[in-house]
Parts: sequence; structure tokens; C-alpha cells
Amino acid sequence: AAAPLSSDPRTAYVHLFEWSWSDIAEECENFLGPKGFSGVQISPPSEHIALDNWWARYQPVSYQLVSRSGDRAAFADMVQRCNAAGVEIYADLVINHTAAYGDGGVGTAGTSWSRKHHPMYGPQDYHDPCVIQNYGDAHEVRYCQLLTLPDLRTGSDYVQQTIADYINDMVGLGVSGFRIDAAKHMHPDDIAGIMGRVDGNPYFFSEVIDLGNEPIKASHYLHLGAVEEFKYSRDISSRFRSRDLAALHNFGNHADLIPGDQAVVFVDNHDNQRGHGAGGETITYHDGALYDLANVFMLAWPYGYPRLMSSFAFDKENETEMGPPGSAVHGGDGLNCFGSDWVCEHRWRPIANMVGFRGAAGSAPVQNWWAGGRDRIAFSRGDRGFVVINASGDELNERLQTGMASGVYCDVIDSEPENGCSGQRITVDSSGYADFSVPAGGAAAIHVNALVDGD
Ligand code: LAG
Ligand code: CA
Repeated sequence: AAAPLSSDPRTAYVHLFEWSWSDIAEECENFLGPKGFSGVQISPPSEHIALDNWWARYQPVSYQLVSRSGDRAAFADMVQRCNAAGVEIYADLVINHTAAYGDGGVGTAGTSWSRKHHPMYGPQDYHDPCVIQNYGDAHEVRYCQLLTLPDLRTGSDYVQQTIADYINDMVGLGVSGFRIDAAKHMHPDDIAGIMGRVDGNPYFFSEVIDLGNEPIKASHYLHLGAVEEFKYSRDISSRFRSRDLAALHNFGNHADLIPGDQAVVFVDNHDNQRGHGAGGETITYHDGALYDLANVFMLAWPYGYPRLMSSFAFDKENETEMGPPGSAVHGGDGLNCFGSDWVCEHRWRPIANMVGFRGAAGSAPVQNWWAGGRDRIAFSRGDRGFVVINASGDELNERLQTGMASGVYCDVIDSEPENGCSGQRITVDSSGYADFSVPAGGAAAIHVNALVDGD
């Protein structure tokens, strides 16, 4: 039987975008914990404007934990159940600004709001009302309004303490980490001031969209913790779109990327998958098997803390603003993944099972690199695992050095190692070689926790 999967050190986490708290709790228990995921990024949990569009979540109305995803009791229950399953919760913190849309209304917890009138804030707690136009001007990016959203005076003691109280409320409920939304739009000293008031030592990661062409750099935020590395997202999509895999042999190891141990990495996120934020050529679930391959590479490659995207379905021409389906992920008649509502990329077998590969690989280095032309690569992680990625249009048939101990391994791309391995098995001989047959646009992966029959 396979050894239990380990999420220590952290393997990979998944953004369960717009999932309800009760569905996330179930997913932690039934899938994420058993599969070795180390965390979940949740949609912003605070009260938000009452609007169906997904981006309503990025317009906070109060810091009550009452949102489209559920109320405070459901939130607390989710955190406790996920923690018990060994899965950390990372909350998305929208603290640069408060609500703007329509200039006022009633939020999801029933709070009446208008611009610059939040239960905790009045006009004195906001910056002067200029709107960001020039991303080449760092001062403007931080002290003017992002998309007309009222910009909090995050340098003030009062605003910092109010935000820290919100964070501490969640820390008290067992939340392990926080994504700092729009960190680029706050001075690092302001974020440091907030963090200095936070209890314990949660895992913070800043969203700083830095593609190299603006004065504010991801590196300016490294003293605060981890940072989302958008260049990684750009580069992995461009390599896989152009089928230029041979060029990945040194991936992430460039002076213009942040250090891997502080980088949050991802193929796509909730913004760039729909052309918001720094969108472009991003590979998403709409690209089918190519998306699997890019994620397989990310999970196999020892750089950064990978975040998987788990989406609800949308038409990329006409539905980029659309909110989540009304139905729960788990409908009354069972699971509703992979359908027209919830895409559940994190459950696609190649992606899900590579989380276990990452846990098995641990800190083992890349070895046994092989490239067969531009579009076919393979490498090992020490003697812990071996992966083959075939982005060509032809079946791959190769005898390759795996670096692994002899034995019969389950190809975790092809089947579940936990259930007796019904799919392809790979036999590694006493000199470490194995024969691989990998379909066009497919992959194969073996690792030490997926050994069917060892010597
Ligand atoms: C982020 N990172 O810095 C989030 O990742 C991103 O999803 C958020 O924008 C943004 N910062 C603010 O938290 C999203 C949408 C925007 C949306 C905004 C506020 O990408 O399109 O703006 O959330 O809801 C919307 C409208 C704008 C309008 C604005 C104010 O699209 O046209 O000006 O609301 O009403
Ligand atoms: Ca700001």
C-alpha cells in the first residue's frame, strides 16, 4: 500500500474560487486531506456588496464574516474541519479599499453602506479621491483609487488596528494564512504596520503584479513574507503554448524572479484566467490537456509554493464578469464537479496526483534531465520521483534513466495509486532504466509513494 501522503513541508494549495464554506469543509475531508494538499485559498470572507458578479467579493462592506460563501458559523466550522484534515485555510484579505459599485447599497450581512462610509471607517480614513491612471507613478498607485474603489489610509494607526482586528478574528478561528489582495497598492511599511499588530505568525503572501515594467517590484515586499510571482505564470504559459519545453531546464532560476522559497506560483489565477489583472496568453482549463501539462510541470518542478486554480465554468468571450453558479458544488444528488457549473481542475487526475508527487519528492533536486526535441522532456527529483511530459503530437516511446530504485511503480497520471493501480505500471530495472509510452499531449509520473511492487 502507498505510504500516507505528507503535506509537511507544504506541497501545494488550491484556490476554491467562490466555493461555499460547507463545500470546502467537505472537500478538505473527502479529497484535499487524503490527497496531500496543504491548503485552500478561499474567496474573501468579509461582507461584500450584494451583486451576482464574482468581483463583488472584492468590494468589502464590513468585516463581518458573512458572505456569499456562508456565515460566521459555517466559516468557523470549515476552518476547524479543514485543520483537522491537515489542510490550512488562507483567507483573501481585501484591505486596500472598500466598496464602490453603485455608490451605496446594502451588503450581504444587511449593512447599509455608501462610499467612504463603512461601519468601521469614515471619510477621514481614506486618501484623497484621485483615481490611478499611471502605473509608472508609484505614489499614485498607492495613494489614489484602484478602479475608483475608496482607498484606505493604510498608514494610519486606526486603519491598521482595524484591519489587524479583522485578521486576528480569523486567526482566532484557526485561519493559517492570508493573501494580501492589491498589495502593490499599499506601501510595504503600511503592510508591516498591520502585520506588527497581528497575533501569532500566519503565512502571508502579497499579490504584487510585477511583470518587470513598473517601478513597484515584487522584491519590495519580500521582507513581509511570500509574494505571488506573476512572471512565472506568464513564462510557464508562454513555454507550454509554444511547446518549448526544452527551455524549461533552468526554470525559475533567473535573477529577475524572486527566490523560490518565497514565491507563490501558479499557471493561472482568478483574474488572468478571464482577462482581468495581468491577463494575456494565460493557459486555463479552456485549453484542456495543455493545462494538465503545465500544471504537471509546475507540481513536479522545485520552485515556489504552487497554487492550483479551481474554477466555475464561464464562456471566455461573454461571461468574464459572471458570478458563480447558484447551486452548491455538492448538489443533493451528489457531486457536481466536471460539469457545466464547477470545473474542479484540482480534481483532474494528472493535477491532483502530482500533488502527491510533490510531497514524495520533498526537497530532492532535479536530476536525469532529458529533452527529446523541443516538446518532450523528462526529469527526476533525486531518487524520489520521475516525470515525462510529452507536448508533441506523437506518442512518445523511450527508454529513460529514472534515477529511481528498481521496482514496479504506478503511473499516477494514468490511475490512482491508492486503489490498486488499475492503469499503466512502470517497471524500473536494477540500473534505473524504464520504458515509457506516453500519448501525444500526455504525461507519465512515478514516485516512491506509488510503488506497486518493490524489491
Ligand atoms: C485584485 N488584486 O489586486 C484582485 O485580484 C482583483 O480581482 C480585484 O479586481 C482587484 N484587486 C480589487 O480588489 C476585481 C475585478 C475588477 C472589479 C474589482 C472590484 O477584476 O473588475 O472592479 O474586483 O469589484 C469592478 C468593475 C470596475 C469598477 C469597480 C468599482 O469591474 O469597472 O470601477 O468594480 O465599482
Ligand atoms: Ca492604496
